[in-house]
Amino acid sequence: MTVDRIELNGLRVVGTIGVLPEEQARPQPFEVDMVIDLDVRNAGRTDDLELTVNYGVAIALAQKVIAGEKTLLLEKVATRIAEEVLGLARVDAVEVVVRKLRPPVPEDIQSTAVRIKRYRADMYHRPRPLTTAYVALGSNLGDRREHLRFGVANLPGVTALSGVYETDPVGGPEQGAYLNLVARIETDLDPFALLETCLAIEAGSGRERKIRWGARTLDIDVLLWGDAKIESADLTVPHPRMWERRFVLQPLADLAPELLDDDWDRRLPAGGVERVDDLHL
Ligand code: A4P
Ligand code: MG
Repeated sequence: MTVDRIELNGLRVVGTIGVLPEEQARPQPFEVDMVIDLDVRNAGRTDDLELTVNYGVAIALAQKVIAGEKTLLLEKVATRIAEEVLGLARVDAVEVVVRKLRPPVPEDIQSTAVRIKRYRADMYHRPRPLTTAYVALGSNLGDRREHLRFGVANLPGVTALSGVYETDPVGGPEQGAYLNLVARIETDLDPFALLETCLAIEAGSGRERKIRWGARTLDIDVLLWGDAKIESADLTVPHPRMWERRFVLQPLADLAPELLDDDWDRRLPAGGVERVDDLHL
């Protein structure tokens, strides 16, 4: 359940809304309030605007609807604003109030208003934006190829795979050679949700965490998530050690050489990484 909210109060906008001819002839002032339900925990942890809703954008959407669309009913305007705001990534629900400040009735009344609440599920389906991410898979215990295949099959949104490389172990205690590959995914998961998915898939492969950098059935690291830069207690993106590792950059170069510096191949120690196989989607 979402418990976080972003509130906007008393946005003044001029528009043409009303059933009477004089209301359609002359723009009048309206006021909009919004309460946006969303989960801001990741934005709170990282200070990253990409992980929340920019309220400037929500304001611009309300202004666009009121100033740009002639309508008869406040209900229609409120619904249109709710549709636009629900189209923003991460918004779970929105409450919208549209208030007419000078209602055209003879009685003495301050304002009239329509208040609606709409949930993402109420709206026709609008897909969340997809982000291109790269994840690295490695295995050096048990049936290594089968573990990689298991990882790839369970990762959501895989669109391309590097070759499979047999690689000498780097760091850690003495252990067997790895099979490594890199997958490109198109994902609507945020980076933290993607990491949780990777950890769940590792667990599903029977991975036990006993020794850091020790042998493992399956390791899945988030290398890149769009061009996001994240440094939090449980997630660092880009992966902090990726640029020093041939077992990561060689497969990544199969998929996205443009993301690597010109120098990577000369910079890293040669050898210990050999293409042995391909997996197919
Ligand atoms: N974490 C933080 N950032 C990330 C990220 N971008 N992606 C945290 C994934 N995890 C990230 O990872 C420990 C914690 O790191 C996670 O719970 C997550 O919150 P882990 O997988 O439990 O531990 P680990 O893999 O043993 O440690 P670490 O430091 O992630 O090791 P690396 O850097 O992944 O290195 N040699 C070859 N040839 N091939 C390999 O694949 N892999 C390693 C592991 C060492 N040597 C290798 C290979
Ligand atoms: Mg890891």
